[in-house]
Amino acid sequence: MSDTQTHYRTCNLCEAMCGIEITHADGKIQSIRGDKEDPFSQGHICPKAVALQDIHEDPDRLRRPMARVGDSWQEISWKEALDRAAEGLQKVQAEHGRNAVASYLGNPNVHNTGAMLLGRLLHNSLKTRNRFSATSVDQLPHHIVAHHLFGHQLKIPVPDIDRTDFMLILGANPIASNGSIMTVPNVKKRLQAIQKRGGQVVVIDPRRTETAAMASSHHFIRPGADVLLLLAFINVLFTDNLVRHDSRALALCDDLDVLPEAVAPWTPERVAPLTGMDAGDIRQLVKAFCAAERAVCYGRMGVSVQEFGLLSQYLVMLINLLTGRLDEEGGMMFTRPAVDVLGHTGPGRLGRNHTRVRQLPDFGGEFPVSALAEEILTPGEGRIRALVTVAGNPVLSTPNGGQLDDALASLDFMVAIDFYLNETNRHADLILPPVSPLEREHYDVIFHMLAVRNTARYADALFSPPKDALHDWQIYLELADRMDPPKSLRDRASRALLRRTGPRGLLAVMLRSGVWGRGLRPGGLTLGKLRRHPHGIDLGPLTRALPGALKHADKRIHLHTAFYLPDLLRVERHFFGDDAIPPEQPLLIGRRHVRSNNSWLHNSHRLVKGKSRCTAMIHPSHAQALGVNEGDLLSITSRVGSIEVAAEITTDIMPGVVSVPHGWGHQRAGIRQQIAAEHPGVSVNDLTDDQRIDMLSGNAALNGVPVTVTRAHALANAV
Ligand SMILES: Nc1nc2c(c(=O)[nH]1)N[C@H]1C(S)=C(S)[C@@H](COP(=O)(O)OP(=O)(O)OC[C@H]3O[C@@H](n4cnc5c(=O)[nH]c(N)nc54)[C@H](O)[C@@H]3O)O[C@H]1N2
Ligand SMILES: Nc1nc2c(c(=O)[nH]1)N[C@H]1C(S)=C(S)[C@@H](COP(=O)(O)OP(=O)(O)OC[C@H]3O[C@@H](n4cnc5c(=O)[nH]c(N)nc54)[C@H](O)[C@@H]3O)O[C@H]1N2
Ligand code: SF4
Ligand SMILES: [Mo]
Repeated sequence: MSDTQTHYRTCNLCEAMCGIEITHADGKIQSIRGDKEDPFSQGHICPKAVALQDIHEDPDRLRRPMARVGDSWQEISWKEALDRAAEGLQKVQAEHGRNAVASYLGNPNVHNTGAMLLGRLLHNSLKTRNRFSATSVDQLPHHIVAHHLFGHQLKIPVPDIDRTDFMLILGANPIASNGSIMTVPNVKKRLQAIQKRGGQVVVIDPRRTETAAMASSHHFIRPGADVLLLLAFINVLFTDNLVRHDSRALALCDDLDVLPEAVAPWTPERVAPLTGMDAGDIRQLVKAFCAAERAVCYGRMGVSVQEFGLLSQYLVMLINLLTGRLDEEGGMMFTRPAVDVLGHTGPGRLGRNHTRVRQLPDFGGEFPVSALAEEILTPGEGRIRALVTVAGNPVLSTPNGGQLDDALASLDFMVAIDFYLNETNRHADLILPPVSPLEREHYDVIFHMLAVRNTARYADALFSPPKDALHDWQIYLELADRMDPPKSLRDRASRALLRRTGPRGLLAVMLRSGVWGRGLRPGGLTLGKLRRHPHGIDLGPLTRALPGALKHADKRIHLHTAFYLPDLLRVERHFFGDDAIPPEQPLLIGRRHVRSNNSWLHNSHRLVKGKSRCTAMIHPSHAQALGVNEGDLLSITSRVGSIEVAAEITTDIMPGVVSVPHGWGHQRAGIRQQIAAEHPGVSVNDLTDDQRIDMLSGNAALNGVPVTVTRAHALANAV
């Protein structure tokens, strides 16, 4: 028996970067608690943290490469698996061209240091234009706005939540999600602190969420109508002379003169009936926002993932700019991360290429994932014949997942890099499982860049991986050796170095060369220093960064009005045109729960136990009209599919809106996650529509989907 040891690291399950303390003995975890000495999270964790243990110990977690044999799976050696993966992909490319192989990168990649720092190895091996990721069902608009305005897709400012007096939140539920594009451990305490210092938190959401419930005020909004509210907000800024022409950030903008005319038609009175918000309330909101000494407007999934996601996020940024809140304390501020991947990532470019079937634009080299299924299913030159998925589950997480499910079954070849056999990779020929999250080092390359305070924290692996296990990045390296062998002596040397030092070596260099590293000068932040400070290092609050932070060569903010303002015509048509959605049309939105995480934590008994959370929330008036009681099965139908799900009747949802969480639907045959299969739920993405996208960005419109709702057995009787 050895003594209990304590290991400190950051939980990598969501964006909040909570510090955790793990006690363990003899290779077994005894407890996972919040790390009280983490200067950023100060001991906070959520119920998901323990899932790190559940994942690590899960007998369903794949530890050996698997090859499909008919309808079953066989464990094979790494060498054979990697050889077969490379050969299979190369064969498809030899026969059908390099773009016949596609890739899909899922969300957990962003939480994986090695995958982030060495991901290019995989791209270089695949050499395909058909790259997809979860970005286009998520934060794509944030990247495009940052690219246009500030000159780089990763130059995204975040709310300075700790110093604001007024936080206007649209379409985000940080109490459940723990924050997004805003890394903010213990967001509840920070939101309460705003109120304690006399400030306000205002939430705009079609559901009275956990965040709305603790806010100073909450307004229902009709799903998808944020663009109207935001336009009316800016309209009032101009009509009431509330624009802060004296602000530093605004002095860096051109093109401002075209805005007043563009927003002139969008008065609160005109948009009120369509938003469901009273015109007086809208005016009042603008006044209160402007009156606050420090204020910030923040919009997330509910705003990003709808038909005007990009224009809406642009307008959110304009509001911050016009009211003098950008780059000011308590407003939207830029971070100073210790590791800055900006220089290693392209600034982003929109529409360099277009998808074959629907001509959707790419951004930053990735196509909208809404187009993936049709690119597989539509015959002709350039059709996708093979797929590599990495840490993703697009069958459950992308629109019209049912169609994608069918499409995957028709592929010639598929490889998945994943440690679970999920609804997507059940179609794979090969599954290559990387080590568990506790068997690798961790530094949040991305989330430190998006954190509401500058901090840095690194941890070595808690457990050494089993002898023949591979990290995600090592799998990439092995594939690269087979598919993209080094061409020169120099290539060979640099790859050998990568193999030896891995992400940790890169991290060490990036830390040293970063703003806090100060080259080789003493006192700078180094990997060694981070290792000596296992609770993390506080680097202070966010600081003013303009114009230095701007990546445009002229160090100015480019409003790109010629790109954005024409989209107002689409807004006009959408809301006031002949096929405008009638007000009585039920609209579907999503939902997150603190004990769930996208599609993949449902195999943790501790997280899924209790009442099913995969329910459809509807308003009592709606339920009454349908003759539905609590728990009755509803049949919800959209253009693309139909699901049956139990009704949860609540006044917390806006009348006419239906909310169903995503990530469920584990009834599909052939997955290997026993607990998840016992708590299957249904997939809301069997209803969301691959044809409903934000045309400006290509981002999916997962929120505001028109649906019909009936009582399930009534429908069954009728047919
Ligand atoms: N209707 C609706 N749909 C949505 C959303 C919504 O709000 N509404 N949200 C969208 C959003 S924001 C996102 S980000 C997507 C997420 O969509 P995806 O990224 O496609 O799905 P996840 O559920 O995150 O998939 C996780 C997979 O990664 C694997 N995995 C976990 N860690 C690792 C690792 O370190 N390495 C490897 N190789 N594999 C790993 C897990 O085993 C699991 O199979 O869903 C989107 N879908
Ligand atoms: N517990 C948990 N935490 C998570 C995740 C998880 O699955 N579970 N996923 C992680 C990921 S990948 C992400 S991207 C983040 C997302 O983080 P958030 O964006 O904070 O998460 P959501 O809960 O999807 O919040 C979206 C809100 O928008 C509302 N909404 C829907 N449609 C509209 C609309 O048209 N207008 C407005 N104004 N609101 C609307 C919804 O009711 C919902 O409350 O969460 C991360 N954290
Ligand atoms: S809030 Fe996020 S980072 Fe913190 S413990 Fe929960 S899952 Fe982990
Ligand atoms: Mo996400």
